[in-house]
Amino acid sequence: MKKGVLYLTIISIVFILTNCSSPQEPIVINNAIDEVSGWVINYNTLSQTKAHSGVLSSKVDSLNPYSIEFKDNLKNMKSGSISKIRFSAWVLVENVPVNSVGLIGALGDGVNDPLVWVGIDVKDKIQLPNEWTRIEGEIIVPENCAENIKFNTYLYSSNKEVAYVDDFEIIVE
Ligand SMILES: [Ca+2]
Repeated sequence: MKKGVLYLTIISIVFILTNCSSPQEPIVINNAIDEVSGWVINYNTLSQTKAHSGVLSSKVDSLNPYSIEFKDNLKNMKSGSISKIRFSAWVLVENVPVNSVGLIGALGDGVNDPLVWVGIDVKDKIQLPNEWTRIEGEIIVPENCAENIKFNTYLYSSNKEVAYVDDFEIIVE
């Protein structure tokens, strides 16, 4: 686990479990940064400078290349089989072009990480500075994926560029 990263356990419920109505319903998990339950929070990234919702976002820069992060076992995200995980977040950059910021989604077992890794390059999606843009990606979950496999998603800045992220959403299908 990265230095300075803590697990918050119970503050409020952000898991919206809809599978009571139908086993085929997708599970939606979202985070507006202002509600941090169940997420891996690097408090050094929390910022009031920019926000897509509420007053907080998570800022990546040279000191903190990783934003807040969602990380949980697949079995905790949805009962039954999972075929696909769609992940998204709203991202803002102060300068363009931005060459080294990506929204990451990955599957891993803690030993051979990552088993699946998807990085959505922000530079292909954001042409204007200081405007929030929704970045999205998806992971196809391999069949018979073990229940102890974890999914995680976060924003990553690999070369000291500043970016803000807010309003993550994860849809488990
Ligand atoms: Ca927010």
